[in-house]
Amino acid sequence: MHHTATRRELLRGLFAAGLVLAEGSSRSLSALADGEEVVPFTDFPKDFNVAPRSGVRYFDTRTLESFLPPSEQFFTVQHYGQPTVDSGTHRLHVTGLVNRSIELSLADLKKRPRLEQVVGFECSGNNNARGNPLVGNARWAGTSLASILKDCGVKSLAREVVFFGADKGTEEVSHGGSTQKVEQRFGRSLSLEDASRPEVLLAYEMNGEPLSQAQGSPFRLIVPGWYGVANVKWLEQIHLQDSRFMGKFMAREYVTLRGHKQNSDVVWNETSVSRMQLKSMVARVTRSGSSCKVAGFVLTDGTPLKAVEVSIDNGPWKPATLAKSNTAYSWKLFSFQWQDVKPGEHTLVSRATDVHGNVQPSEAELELKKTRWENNGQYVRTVVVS
Ligand SMILES: Nc1nc2c(c(=O)[nH]1)N[C@H]1C(S)=C(S)[C@@H](COP(=O)(O)O)O[C@H]1N2
Ligand SMILES: [Mo]
Repeated sequence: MHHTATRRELLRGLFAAGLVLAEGSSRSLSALADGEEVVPFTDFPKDFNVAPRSGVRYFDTRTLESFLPPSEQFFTVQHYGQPTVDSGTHRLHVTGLVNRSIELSLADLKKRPRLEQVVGFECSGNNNARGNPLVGNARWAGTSLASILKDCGVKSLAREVVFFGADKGTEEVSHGGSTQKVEQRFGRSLSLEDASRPEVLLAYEMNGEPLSQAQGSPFRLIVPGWYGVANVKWLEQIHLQDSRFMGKFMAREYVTLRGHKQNSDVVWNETSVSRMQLKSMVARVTRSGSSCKVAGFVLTDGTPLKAVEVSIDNGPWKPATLAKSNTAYSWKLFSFQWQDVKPGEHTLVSRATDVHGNVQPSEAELELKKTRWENNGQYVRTVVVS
C-alpha cells in the first residue's frame, strides 16, 4: 500500500515538474525496487521548479539514479539567450596568431578523428541552499581542439586562446571613468597550454545525438574538469593572441574573491573561475525496511579521488563506495548503506578527499571566499524517515 502511494506521489511530482517523458518516468519508477521508497529531504527548496525561467533548466538532484541521465534533464544556462545557429551554413573561424586562418563547417569537424568521453560539470554559481540544480553528466563526442590548432600552425608568440559563441549582448564597459555600451559575443579563454590538452573537445554530439540548441548546437567547447562557464556553446570563433583575454566572463563575472590567512593577515586574491573544486553531495536517499541507500555524486578537476565518506547525525566519517562506471572527468556516483535507521529526522553529509589529501571543506571553512562562485562546501542534508 505504502509503496504504491509513494510511487503515485512521485509520479504526481514529476507531472507537476513537467518531467513526464515516457522514458524518464519509467526509468525513475523502475529504479525503485519492490518495497523501496524515496526518503524526502526537508532541506530542499520548497519552490523548486526544473524550468525556473525561459531557457533555463534545472537538474533535480533528487532524481539522481543513473550515470547518464536522459539528455532532456541536462541543466541549461546562458547569459544572452539561445541563438539559433544554422548547422548547415555555420562556420567556425580560427584566427589570430596562426600561420593559416581557417574556416570549419560541422561536416569538416565530423571528418576529423572522433573523440568520445564522459564529462560532467556544474555551473560555478551552483549553491547548496538551492539544491545545486546546475549540474549534468553526459557522453560527448567531437574532435580534438589540439589537432586543429596544430593544423593551423600556432605562432610562437601565441599565449592565449579565446573562444567566442554566436550569442551576443550589449554590455556597459567602464574603463578609466568612461563608460561605453558595446555589443559583444559571449567569450571565454584558455591559456594555450590548457587549450592544448588532448582531452579538450569541440563537441557536436551529446549522448549519441546531435547537440540540441540548448546545449550549443551545432558544436561547443568541452573542457574536461572545468566549471560550466568554460564550455562555450554555439562556438563561432577561436582567436589566438599574445595577451590575456579580459572579457566580462573572465575578468568581471566569474571571478572568485578569496582570502588566505598569512600569520595574522589575510591576503586577498581574485581569480577567474577555472578548474572545478573538489565537491560532493548526497542527492538521494531511498529506504527498504530499516536500511537506507544514500546516493550522491562527486565533481573533481580530474585529480583522482582517495575517498568519499558519509557522516550521519554528526557521527564518524564512514567510507562510501564509488561506482564502477565513473571515469576521470565524469561526475562520480557513490553510494552508502545506512543500516538500522530509526524513524525521525536525521542529518547526512558527504565529503570527498583527493589523492593529494585535499579535503572538501565545510561551509564554515569557506568563510574567506567572498563571492558566490565555486561553492564546494559540504552540503548538510536533513531527511525525515517515517
Ligand atoms: N556561448 C555561450 N556559452 C556558454 C554560456 C553562454 O552564456 N554563452 N554560458 C556558460 C555557462 S555559465 C555554463 S554554466 C554552461 C552551461 O552549459 P549547459 O547549458 O550546456 O549546461 O555554458 C557555458 N557556455
Ligand atoms: Mo555558469
